[in-house]
Amino acid sequence: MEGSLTARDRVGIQDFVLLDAYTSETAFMDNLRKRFNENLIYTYIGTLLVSVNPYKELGIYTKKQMDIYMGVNFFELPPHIFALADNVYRTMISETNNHFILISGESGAGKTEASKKVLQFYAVCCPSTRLLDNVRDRLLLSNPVLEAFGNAKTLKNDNSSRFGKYMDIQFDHQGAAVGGHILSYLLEKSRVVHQNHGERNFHIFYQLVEGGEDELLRWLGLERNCQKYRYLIQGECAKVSSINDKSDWKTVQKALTIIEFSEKDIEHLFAIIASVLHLGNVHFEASAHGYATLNSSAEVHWLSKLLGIPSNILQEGLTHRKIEAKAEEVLSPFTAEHAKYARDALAKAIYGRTFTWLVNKINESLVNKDSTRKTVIGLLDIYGFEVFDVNSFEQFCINFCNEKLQQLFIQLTLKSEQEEYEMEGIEWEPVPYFNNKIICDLVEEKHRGIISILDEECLRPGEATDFTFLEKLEEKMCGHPHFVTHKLADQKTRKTLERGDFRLLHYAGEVTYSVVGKFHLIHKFKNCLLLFKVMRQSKNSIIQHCFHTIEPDGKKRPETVATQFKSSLAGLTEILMTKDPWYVRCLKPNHCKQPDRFDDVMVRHQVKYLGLMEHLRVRRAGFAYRRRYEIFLKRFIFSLHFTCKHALCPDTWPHWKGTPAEGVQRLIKHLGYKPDEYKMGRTKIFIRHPRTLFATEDAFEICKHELGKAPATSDKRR
Ligand code: AD9
Ligand code: MG
Repeated sequence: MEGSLTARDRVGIQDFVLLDAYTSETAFMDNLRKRFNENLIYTYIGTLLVSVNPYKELGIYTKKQMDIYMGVNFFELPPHIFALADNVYRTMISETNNHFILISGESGAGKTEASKKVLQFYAVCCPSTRLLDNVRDRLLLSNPVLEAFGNAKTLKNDNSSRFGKYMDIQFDHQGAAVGGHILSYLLEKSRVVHQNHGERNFHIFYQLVEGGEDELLRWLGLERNCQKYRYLIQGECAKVSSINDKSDWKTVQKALTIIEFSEKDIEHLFAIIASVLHLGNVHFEASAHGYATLNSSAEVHWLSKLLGIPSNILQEGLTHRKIEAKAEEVLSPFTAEHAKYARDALAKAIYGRTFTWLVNKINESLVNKDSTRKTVIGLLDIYGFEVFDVNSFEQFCINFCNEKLQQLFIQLTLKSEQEEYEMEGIEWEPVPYFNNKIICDLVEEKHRGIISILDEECLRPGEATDFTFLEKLEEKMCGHPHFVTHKLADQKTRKTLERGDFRLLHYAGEVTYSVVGKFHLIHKFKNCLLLFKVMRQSKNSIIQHCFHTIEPDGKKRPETVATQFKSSLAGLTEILMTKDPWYVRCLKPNHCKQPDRFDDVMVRHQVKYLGLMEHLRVRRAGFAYRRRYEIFLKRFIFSLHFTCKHALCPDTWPHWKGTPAEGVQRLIKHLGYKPDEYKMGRTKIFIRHPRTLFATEDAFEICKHELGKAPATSDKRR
């Protein structure tokens, strides 16, 4: 009707590739905003899914919705996370290969929610047996447990992931989920002892205090009042309106039982959580000689009971350090300040090691006992890029991790895709893009990067300080286009810098890092050795397990946390490189966590740094699907060899004697591919639109169907 809005005007276009003005950022933004205003939070760029956090329940994740998306071709229904999950799954089944879904976006953009939706989709939609129901339940329930122990309220997100998570879901040849494995990355342990204003400690502490049964709290020596615990109140926001600690406690309890934690494990686990709270309340005063004196008999009593360590040994450990004099070990008293440091270091170590134990325990319960060949879908949900008023070592690691994932995205899409066209001899107008490798190198390059300099300084005990580290950075990085020192701050970003800070111009924006007291440069590691040794005497089985390894003797410094993190990210990249990638790019619509607010400037910034326009250009000009000739031929001809008298193309049936490329040429001619729908490369066929491939798939199904076989696309699902 003339004058009225067409559906397209109102709800926009569901695939940016089909946007007429596809090179215009304004058109991109208009489309995204239109859809967001209509509660359509998903849009495709080809097979990449863009998602905008609605900050409200949309009712689009029901079982009914799952049924709608199950086994349906990707572009036939409105974009949805279920469509992506389904497409990955069916590709895995038909090609028997491994995949991963990389979910990225800044803190609060919706990564964790998206990864949970994918897992739920597989749990509901994959075929199952009574035996496998167990695996399915455990896979699902690992989430609330890990979130309770690894997520916390931050200023950016009320349920912010404070650890990185990569989860493999393993499927058997019939497509049933038969097991899983979780890798966790660098938990933000410093949160255990310190939270910035407006932030909380990890959820589990509040869940226990708010939700724990009276009898349990009595046994743990805890009061039902978060305000009593120093480690819970530094952010001054123990209560959060969007979080129900009481009901979350119940969920976690139930989940622990289903994941088959024994009663003893659960008892010991909560004894540890309570111990951390008691430890936080341990108070030291300085004696007339300046030494630490303990003024916390009640706390020591509970620690002794819950950890199963005699209280005199605990007291000694909390107030002394071990020094070696000749061949003997001698105890030397702490100053009050050193004692506080050692107490907090112990709390962090206990929590961090218990978290690792928890992940291992969950993995044990997810082990696939059947050793037959399986394929996997990996789900990567890692802490998003974040900038606070004060950014410390933790933000440095988190943002470096995001740089690495952006680099992987660039390598796998923008870079390799364009290189592939060139290699295959396909005519191609290069699409320029910003490659953030320069920032990754700035951080991680051997001998020259920030992490190397940090390591070097950490290895110079006695001499190194936060300021010598900063001086070295200035000396070595000066002039780097992405590094700013206080000396150059005005020229580069027009904003001044404190002397104790440095600034990095990340791909996603600039971040000022505070080094002084925030980069863990000055290790007082030796001070904690006695306390760690005391822990080995614990009767608590988890603590025993976590501290049983021989601690480094303090002479040989262990690998620094930054180097460990760098290596673990390199390991993750290796894992991902062996699998086929799929992407979900999550966008955050506003800073206030509010529904129906689309902040143009903020979203535009994310669209820019996530490289969505470049991705769109490459997609639009490029080809959605490519396969080596022999694989393409095998899929559509030879797989019918033994079962079908009909072939898609009688010419190539039953045995093709020519080259695979000629075979493919003949096949697509028979199918009526138009010249602009495909290109023949040196070793591969490139198909421009998925719909062309779907039409071929459909023709293939009809062939099979004529033999009385059910269509393969959906027959394996139940
Ligand atoms: V962080 O990097 O871990 O700090 P995420 O993981 O990107 O971050 P998260 O998935 O936790 O963000 O989403 C933040 C909040 O937004 C959730 O707690 C929900 O309240 C809200 N959210 C996110 N996605 C959706 C959605 N698809 N539907 C409704 C959503 N609400
Ligand atoms: Mg998250």
